[in-house]
Amino acid sequence: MIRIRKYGLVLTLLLVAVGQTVAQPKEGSKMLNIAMRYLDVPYVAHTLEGNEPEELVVNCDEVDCTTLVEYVLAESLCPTQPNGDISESTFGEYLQRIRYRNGEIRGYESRLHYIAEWINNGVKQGFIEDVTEARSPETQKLQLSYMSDHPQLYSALANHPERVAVIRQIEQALSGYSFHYVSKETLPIHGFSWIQNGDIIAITTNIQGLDVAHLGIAIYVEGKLSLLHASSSEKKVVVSKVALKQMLASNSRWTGIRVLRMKEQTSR
Ligand code: 2YP
Repeated sequence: MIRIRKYGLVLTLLLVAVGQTVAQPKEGSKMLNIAMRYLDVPYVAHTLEGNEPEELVVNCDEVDCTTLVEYVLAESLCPTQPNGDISESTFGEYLQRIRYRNGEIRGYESRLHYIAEWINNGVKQGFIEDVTEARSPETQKLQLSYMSDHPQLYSALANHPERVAVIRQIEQALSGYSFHYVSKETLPIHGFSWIQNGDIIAITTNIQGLDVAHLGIAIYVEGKLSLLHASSSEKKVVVSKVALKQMLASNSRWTGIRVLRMKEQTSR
């Protein structure tokens, strides 16, 4: 059952400000064009929590780093109708496939909580590709335990302790696998030719038991690879004022990035 809470599309003038001319999105970065519409949308954490029984929540007016990327990806995957609209039901179908294991909502544990599994699911379903796997030789091994180590941080676990064992099984099934990434030391301030406007950027972390600590969308600003993201410090969706390399350098818990790209869907 889809509960459409709010479907606000914030129309935002293209970000052109003195000294911050946004690189014109390359043709085809539909992701970036859609993401730009979310600029200034408030950052609100936990919009998917308190959702018992688990059902599909759509709230495009209050986003965190992950739900922003999910809403932008779901909309980008939808075919655009001649009048520019997209079908709400198609949006909901894609969002469900993005957010839930194999696209099936079977309780809280079926939500793809760890980005490593969120990526695996998207690759398996054919709507994203792992560009880092193809382009970067650097790898890290998954050791996931954050949610089962800190159940008190998740209301759905604090209120239902029996769920922790299921989450732990999911963590253990994913752990041990390696994934490709670009370390912060390797990433140039001007990015790479193979990182494009509109790509999904997952920021990897050295936080014990966690693989990724933040998500955003790649955008080149004056030739520097930057990030369009829902910022918990700025409390809204912004384009980073500094390059992604400088963001990574300023946070000792951040180790590098994974780069994912939306795959055009052959219209069914
Ligand atoms: C995810 O956290 C949650 C999902 O349960 C939730 O915390 C985990 C392991 N997963 O459904 C989803 C949407 O709210 O958020 C994200 C979180 O980033 C926050 C949202 C942010 O920076 O705005 C994803 O996991 C993306 O990076 C990590 C980060 N979680 C932690 O740092 C614990």
